[in-house]
Amino acid sequence: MNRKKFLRLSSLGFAALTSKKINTLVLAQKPVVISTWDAGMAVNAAVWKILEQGGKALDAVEAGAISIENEINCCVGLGGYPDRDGIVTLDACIMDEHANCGAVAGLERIKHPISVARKVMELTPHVILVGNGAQQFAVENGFIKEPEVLSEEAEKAYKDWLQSSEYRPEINIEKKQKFGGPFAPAFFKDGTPNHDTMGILAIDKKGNMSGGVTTSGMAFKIHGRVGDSSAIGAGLFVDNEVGCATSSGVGEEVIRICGTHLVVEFMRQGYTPENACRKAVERIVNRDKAKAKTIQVGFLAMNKKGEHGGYAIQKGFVYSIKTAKQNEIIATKYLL
Ligand code: SD4
Repeated sequence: MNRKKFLRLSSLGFAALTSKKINTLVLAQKPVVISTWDAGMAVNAAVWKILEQGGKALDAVEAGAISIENEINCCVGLGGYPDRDGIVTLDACIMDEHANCGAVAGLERIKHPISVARKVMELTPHVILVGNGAQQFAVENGFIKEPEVLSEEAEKAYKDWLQSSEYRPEINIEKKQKFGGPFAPAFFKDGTPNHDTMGILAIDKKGNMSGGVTTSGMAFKIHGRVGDSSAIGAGLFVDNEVGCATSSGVGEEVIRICGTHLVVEFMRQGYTPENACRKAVERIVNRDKAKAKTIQVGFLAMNKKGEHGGYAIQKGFVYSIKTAKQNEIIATKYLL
């Protein structure tokens, strides 16, 4: 899909979104896929191709992540924004219904970190591989080492950023006003990506759940910084008995509370997915309210029944849902 088409899809999604009311509790018929942000609409389409044919949730979430990693000028994958040294480093993780999981962090020059994460899960006794070791493992398993180039947009953004070299992780707060709409879309009018993470949760026809996350991480981070998106229990958690959750936003805050594990544990206690996400957001906000006002974190969850929901610190967090009967964007409630 070229960038124009991708942007058009995003804006179609945005049009659908503005007519949506805020979600409280939605029970969807299985199979179900939910993905972070409105960019999740295109991702869900890739996931759905596998789910509707009775395929496994694990294969489906991997396919969804691959589809967005393929976007050259996207916020996720090698087209994403680099770290402060101008290097794109990717984090990803995947988890299935048996609590098998794999992850990569700080991976350079490999197009599909989600698939490397799956290989870590399937071919090694480990869960996470990082940096050069992760790259070496990827190459040994047939992944191609791509040229070290920034996408056009990332290069421009990096040059702009170098003017101030200031690291301010204010995800989707300040720019949403510029856009002028009630919700922050995946891309702004000028094409700037608003976030850089795709989290995908799916339940297949058999009722099994899996999840995957892929990201280029926080833009202009310190080289070597790892966020929540490769941390099982922070950026992703799946418990096939209970439900699954993923996150987007400032990863440090999510890691601090083991965010998605917490969300799943709240669902185990009987909270709806939306309320479980709200409780996790409260945990972050109550720790440091002044800081919480300056950042964004959103959680997204689905329980075993296919009920789903999300919650965020700030206005602007949305997710995309696809079932046999539903294909739309849902805005989450927010705390501040
Ligand atoms: C990170 N959680 O690296 C990611 C960033 C993100 O939308 O979600 N951006 O901390």
